[in-house]
Amino acid sequence: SIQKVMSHKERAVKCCHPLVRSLYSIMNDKETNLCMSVDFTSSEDLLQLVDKVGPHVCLVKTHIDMLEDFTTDVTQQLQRLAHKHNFLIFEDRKFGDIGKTVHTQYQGGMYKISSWAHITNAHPVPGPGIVSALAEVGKPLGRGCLMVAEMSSSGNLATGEYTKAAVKMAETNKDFVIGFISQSRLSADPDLVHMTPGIKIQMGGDSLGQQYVTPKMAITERGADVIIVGRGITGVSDPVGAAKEYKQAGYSAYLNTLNH
Ligand code: BMP
Repeated sequence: SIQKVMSHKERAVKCCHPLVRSLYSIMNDKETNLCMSVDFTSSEDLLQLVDKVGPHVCLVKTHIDMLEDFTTDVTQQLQRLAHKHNFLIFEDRKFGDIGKTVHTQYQGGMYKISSWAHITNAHPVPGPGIVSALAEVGKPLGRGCLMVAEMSSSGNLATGEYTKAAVKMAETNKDFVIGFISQSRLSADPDLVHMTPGIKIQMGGDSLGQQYVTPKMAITERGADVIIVGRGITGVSDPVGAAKEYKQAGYSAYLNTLNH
């Protein structure tokens, strides 16, 4: 069970990082804690779905390096849609190298992630240097980073002391680290956002190690602030209908946590 949570409305005012306040303000205004993970290989498919689902989400998560036809126009269009529908963009890059390398990867290369993604994430495995390096690029731009503290995949190694070290990295770098990718409530600090992937209304998993829990379980039992849904939305015949369903399930679970 989790401690009493602060409402989105309160967090939109009280959280220390401006990006976190923006996120909670969007969540409060649009009544959604849903992040859509849009893992497509075609830019047109991606942009079309984001335009349709945008009104129902607080966050759109990308794997930009999955696109077979990437041009900088895609990230410009994505930013336009983020503005149009009032959501933030999260590039799920999972940086995981030494400081010098991730600095260049975050700032430059073909994707220039720091120039368009409000949020990105990093594995804690290289040690705290990964945070300082990414912060050098992202902090001046007002960006935020999530630590991948736990994973949804079967047999993953992000457990125990490793997870604890990730929590410490977050709690000691709150000017840039805004929270976690996690499967449980890891920190009592309301400034740190807990985002949980591996969500599907029909539990189970896939053939490659993914494990799912329902939106309700993620929020009420595991303390998620934001639920991340990919194929539950993108892999069905009516993605907009599914997005509304996940939005509703996620938001009512959130409202329930306030009443207890
Ligand atoms: P889906 O809902 O289709 O299983 O997609 C989940 C998304 O979340 C994928 O983009 C995956 O890369 C990401 N993800 C995850 O599934 N588990 C984690 O622990 C961390 C992730 O970023």
